[in-house]
Amino acid sequence: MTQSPPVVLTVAGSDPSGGAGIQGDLKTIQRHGGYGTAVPTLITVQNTLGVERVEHLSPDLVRAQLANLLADLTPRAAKTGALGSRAVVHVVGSFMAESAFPWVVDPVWLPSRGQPLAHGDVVDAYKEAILPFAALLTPNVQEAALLCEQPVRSVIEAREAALAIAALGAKAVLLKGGHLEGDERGTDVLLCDGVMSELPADQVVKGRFHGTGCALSAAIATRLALGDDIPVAVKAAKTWLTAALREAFVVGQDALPVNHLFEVRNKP
Ligand code: PXL
Repeated sequence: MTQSPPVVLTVAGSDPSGGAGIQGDLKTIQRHGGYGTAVPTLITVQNTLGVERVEHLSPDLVRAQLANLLADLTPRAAKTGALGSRAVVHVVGSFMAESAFPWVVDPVWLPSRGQPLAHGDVVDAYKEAILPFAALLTPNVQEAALLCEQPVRSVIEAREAALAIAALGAKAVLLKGGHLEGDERGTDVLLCDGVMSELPADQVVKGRFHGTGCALSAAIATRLALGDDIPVAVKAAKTWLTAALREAFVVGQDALPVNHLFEVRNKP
């Protein structure tokens, strides 16, 4: 028997096209040296052209999956993606509140592409049941603006928003700048232990990509499981994601999924 890698848990939606959600997360976790486990929260009908339908699983079914899994396996870190409904947010929050391992929370209310994956009323549920227990929150600019109720259009505003989100109870905030304009595009802001840093992109890779936020949060969670601290985990995940975007390939008619396993050449 080989030594087991750390168990990493993703609690997220299903994306049949394989770029985002639990499908993308499992590949990401494996790539970074974790053993991936996955609790789906919602099912999307989705291909590279977009999301056509979303069905939320019942809170009871999400609770049962988590309780059953955690009664047996012990994750070293977890991440959340799309949780969908207020009730599921509260279920997942109650597990977060009880757990001894860190959780990376990717809000996934407004993904870069396609229809919203959450009911409109989840923001308050996140503030109440999730933020106080998250090790790191990874909103994009639109999600950050919803959380702190102020616009986020520049790195300066992103820094202010990160402070406001930390004041809501988040221990650390990675505000992703992929949707900022001009020279600031791709500059993320990290607030961790009261220290603010700006992380410019090594390279802005342009394209209609799919699954970037999911991949980033799953890579960070896996690095935390392996013992990295948050700033180190975030930098390593960002560098890997840039390379995985450079290597994205065409699998369908539209959006390009992150090439999570680009270092592994597909052998016939
Ligand atoms: O990329 C955000 C995202 C996350 N999770 C699921 C998704 C999407 C985008 O469509 O379908 C399940």
